[in-house]
Amino acid sequence: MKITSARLIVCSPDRNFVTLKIETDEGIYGLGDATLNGRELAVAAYLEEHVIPCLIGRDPFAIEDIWQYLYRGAYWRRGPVTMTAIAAVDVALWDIKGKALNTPVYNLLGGKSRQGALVYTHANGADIPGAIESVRKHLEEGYLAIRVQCGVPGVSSSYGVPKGDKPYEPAERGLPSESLWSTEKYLNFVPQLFQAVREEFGEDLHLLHDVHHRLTPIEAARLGKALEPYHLFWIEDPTPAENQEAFRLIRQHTVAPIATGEVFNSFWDAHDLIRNQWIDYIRMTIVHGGGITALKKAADFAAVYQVKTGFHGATDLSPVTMAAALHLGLAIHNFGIQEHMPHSALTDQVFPHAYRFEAGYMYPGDAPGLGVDIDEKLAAEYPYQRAYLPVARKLDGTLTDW
Ligand code: CS2
Ligand code: MG
Repeated sequence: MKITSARLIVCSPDRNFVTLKIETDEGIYGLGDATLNGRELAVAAYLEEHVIPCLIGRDPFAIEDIWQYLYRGAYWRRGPVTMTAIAAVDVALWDIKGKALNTPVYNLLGGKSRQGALVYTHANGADIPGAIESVRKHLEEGYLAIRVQCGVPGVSSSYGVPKGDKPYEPAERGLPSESLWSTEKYLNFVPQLFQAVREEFGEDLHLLHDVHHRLTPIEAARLGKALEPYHLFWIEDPTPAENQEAFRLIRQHTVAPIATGEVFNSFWDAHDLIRNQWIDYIRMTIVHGGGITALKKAADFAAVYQVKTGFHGATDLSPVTMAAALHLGLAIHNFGIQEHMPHSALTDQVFPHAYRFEAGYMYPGDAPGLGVDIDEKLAAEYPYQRAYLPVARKLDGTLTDW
């Protein structure tokens, strides 16, 4: 089999997605997600100008060799743009191989280690009663694990809380909006939120919380200690992770489980975190971390240190990435949990898929390959629109991590 063509489909059914379609001389094609929220066209250009010309004529079964060719062969390594482009190629090739061998991708990765993937979804509210209502709604939908975010009194726009009636979506069309942040108000408030949620629902549900990189290590340690009575499944991204060593300090002060890694693009971003057991869950994403090939290796390394996976699964990762995450999550032994922030109905229509949610778990389905397609005609009705993630400032105007 040979790769005959590869092209990009850039569309915006409620939000932007970049999809790579690789076609072969046997009529089989594969899809890869190449979406990098707020920087979409940089990846599209990287693929179009530099990667696609190198793919034509290659054997699509040589997945490892093509991965190394694009990673080592570029000489310039890593970075979100490069690794997202490599991931798109890699995932499309796994899709092709599954279709060609008439088997779901999880079978190519070692086979099922479990029947379904435990998922968590997002609850949010402008205030504590709103957050509690949102948790109740998701429990009724069947979720067993729920991330809770809430508006912080005195902070006009808190992370993870929608501005109006629409579901929360971080990227906005137009230029970046600015949100305000106060560490002091947040740290005093969050324990009250989780106390109220536990009082309302008891211990029989997994609760998660995303700090979104906003604390210093010692502040994160304080938060971890304050939340210990509420037994969180994890505290996510408590502090920025460029300095992996920062997590040692958090670890020394709290037994709250820690998850990080959604912005990592290389295994090396997580190497010290894992080998020192400073984290409990690694959240690297298939689409930004170099694809299934790279994430399988990272997960296997993490398994040695009893670190589990909790792959990123926000709406800015397309249904192609969701499917890839579910296939990999079903196969690896150290799967922990999968994030599920459901896509809009329109996005689901553009990307028909075999995966489904039922009673707290997601199932990738048994279609050959990844089990996701793209309706190109419908996609063409929703052209790309420039959009950005917000930036955050402290109350005194200082720019801080969003
Ligand atoms: C978030 C993401 O899902 C999460 O845990 O941190 O929504 C993140 O903000 C977006 O993926 C950014 O593009
Ligand atoms: Mg997050």
